[in-house]
Amino acid sequence: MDIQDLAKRVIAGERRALARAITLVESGRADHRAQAVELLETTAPEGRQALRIGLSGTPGVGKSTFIEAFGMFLIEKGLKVAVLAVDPSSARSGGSILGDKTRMESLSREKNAFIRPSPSQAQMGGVARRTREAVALCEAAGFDIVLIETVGVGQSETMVAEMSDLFLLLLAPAGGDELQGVKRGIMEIADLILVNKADGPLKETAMRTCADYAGALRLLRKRVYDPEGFPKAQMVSAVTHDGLPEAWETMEELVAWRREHGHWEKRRAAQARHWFEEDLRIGLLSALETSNARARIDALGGQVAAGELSASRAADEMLAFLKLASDS
Ligand SMILES: Nc1nc2c(ncn2[C@@H]2O[C@H](COP(=O)(O)OP(=O)(O)OP(=O)(O)O)[C@@H](O)[C@H]2O)c(=O)[nH]1
Ligand SMILES: [Mg+2]
Repeated sequence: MDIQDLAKRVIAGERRALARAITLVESGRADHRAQAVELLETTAPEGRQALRIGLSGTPGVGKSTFIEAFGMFLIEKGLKVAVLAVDPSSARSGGSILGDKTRMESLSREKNAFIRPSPSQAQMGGVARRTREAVALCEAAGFDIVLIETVGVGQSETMVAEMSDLFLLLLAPAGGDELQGVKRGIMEIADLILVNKADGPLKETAMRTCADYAGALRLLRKRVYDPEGFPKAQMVSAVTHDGLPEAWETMEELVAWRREHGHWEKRRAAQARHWFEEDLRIGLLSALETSNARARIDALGGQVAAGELSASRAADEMLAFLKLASDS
């Protein structure tokens, strides 16, 4: 594969090249990894930046419907929209991708849209890196908006928030007691809460839910990277499209403020640092899984179990072993 040529075609915004490039970064093969690194290093200097919007919400809250509606809204504004999905591997079966195709019917036909389902990979760490690289490729391909969708399960939300400029939390209209069900940690990373399905008979419940969440957000500690009155809670309907322009207005206002006050760059810099440390951690963990290291761990583990060696001394010995191993 000619990587320089592929890079050129990605930068020219060719969707098929972008799809191939993402397949390359998703591959676990060592030779592909080297090519992926070359590709990313060739496309990065273009310095293109998209607005990265993370989007999370429990199954059935309307993420796919919202992305279809919001994506089309953005495209009508002349923007190019990429959609990437991140799912904890077991949470979703292959069938839902077909479901999404029908739910994102207009968007998937748009030439200014690019939709990519989740890479199937067991480890969250691996998924994080691949998704970040896919985001970078979409930026290089000239997309203005990259939407990163995840279902609200486990670690995936914090992971997506750590690679987004804005993090949206989609919620359903619900009774007051369900408010408790949203974990505080998730509220703390949300930049905008959108109460979806604010239409028809659900509208009144949605209004109450929205007021409840607005109240809950006000109780959280103020974040330096927010202007007065943020984070906000607003209502939308992915079906009637009510509230979409207002939601976008809020996002634009927040982004403009953060750019003006240096928080956009600061956040990206902090995220880059975070991912460096995260990749380092993953690298160290996988160094424990080479067959040499594994054999040593098993041997030391046996000694610990037999009471011949203390757990802490065994750990020290293992660390010393790894250092020797990485020196050689
Ligand atoms: N009334 C109403 N229904 C909606 C709205 N948005 C989505 N729905 C419905 O809610 C159901 C779930 O919508 P999806 O978009 O598939 O939800 P999702 O969050 O993508 O679900 P998963 O992919 O399973 O996580 C569908 O029947 C939608 O038609 C809305 O704004 N109003
Ligand atoms: Mg969906």
